[in-house]
Amino acid sequence: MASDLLIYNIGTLVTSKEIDISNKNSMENIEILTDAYVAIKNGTILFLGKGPYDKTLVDSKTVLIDADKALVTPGLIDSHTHLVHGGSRENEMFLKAKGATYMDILNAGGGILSTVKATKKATKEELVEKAKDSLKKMLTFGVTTIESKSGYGLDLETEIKQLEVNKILDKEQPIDIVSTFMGAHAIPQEYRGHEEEFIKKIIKMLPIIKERNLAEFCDIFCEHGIFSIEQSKEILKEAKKLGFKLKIHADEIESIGGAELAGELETTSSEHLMAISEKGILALKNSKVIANILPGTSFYLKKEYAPVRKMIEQGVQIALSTDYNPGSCPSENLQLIMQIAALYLNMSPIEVIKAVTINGAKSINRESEVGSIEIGKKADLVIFNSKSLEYILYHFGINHTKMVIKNGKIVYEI
Ligand code: IZC
Ligand code: ZN
Repeated sequence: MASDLLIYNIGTLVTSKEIDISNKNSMENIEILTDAYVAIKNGTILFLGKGPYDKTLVDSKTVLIDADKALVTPGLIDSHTHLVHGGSRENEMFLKAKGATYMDILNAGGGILSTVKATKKATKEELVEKAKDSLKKMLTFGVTTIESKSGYGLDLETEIKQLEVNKILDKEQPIDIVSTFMGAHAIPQEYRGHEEEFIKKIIKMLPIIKERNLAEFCDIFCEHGIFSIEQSKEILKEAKKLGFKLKIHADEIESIGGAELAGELETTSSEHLMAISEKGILALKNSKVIANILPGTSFYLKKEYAPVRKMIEQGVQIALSTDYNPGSCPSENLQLIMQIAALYLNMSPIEVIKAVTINGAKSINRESEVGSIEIGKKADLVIFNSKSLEYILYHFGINHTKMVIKNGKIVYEI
């Protein structure tokens, strides 16, 4: 059968298809082909192989792309973002330089709470325009699927506004958006001292969000001084009952048992984990929870990095994401995050690419559709301006993308 589009002369094709390897490192068990081609039909992968392509895959209508020995990977997946928000927080950067911490700023009514104010004030149209601009940047870095959380409303109306922006953007531009409800992102100042009332309020929001089909996942900021283990458990259990899949911001600043709770509740992913305990690592190891690591946040907050090597040694599966948000990681650049991961988490090139492809997909429950180049999956691919995976991690701070293909269409080219 003839294809609509065929990429040939690929130097290195990382398919990210998981394969059996004798090597015990299950973060390196992905297929990498040299001298390869990929054929695309009706937006999905029709065929792929090594060497010269079969002539029956081409007819007079097929668009042929000579990759010129370049590196080709699946479209990258940014599986943790706070995409939709009003305003920005550059003032905090300079408060931090004078010694204030992320939590000091939040406790003084800034941080997340200042973004909540700006997001409440913004119209839906303004939020769409701002987030669309970020999505355009993400696409240039090779990102074809993202997760996007609410959590800058903390009231029903604004949370719904954020989630509706996700829905609008999912239709209006090429990147696929998976929605997460994160009403439990901070305690509003007016609820301080009677936090239980706020928990009740969040629990009442859950069925409404579910009924309107606005989010697939429910997430919470489980952290000392934000939501305790007990409060997180209460909200997440209720969400699970209603059919939400779960995520948890765990052990970002202090180790309070968030990863252990992730294991207990069988969340799809557990986020951050910079301060994860040995018991927390064991909990992830003994479950299928993906450890979604956000090293851009460690970098930007000048904090410790998650103990990723230890986790990998224990068999934990790692995803890497930007955590794009206006406070702790104001950058849409997933390639920079991959470079930080290679440098500071000591991840190998194969581990890094697995973490932003098939494992990114697993952490948003999309592994049957995206995250690897396999027959029948969405034709989401990136052609890089590089012949090797090592090079795009080494030459840091720049964009290595040459072309992005989403659902079989060229959506970005330089
Ligand atoms: O706006 O500060 N960590 N939530 C939890 C964030 C960072 C986003 C923010
Ligand atoms: Zn986050």
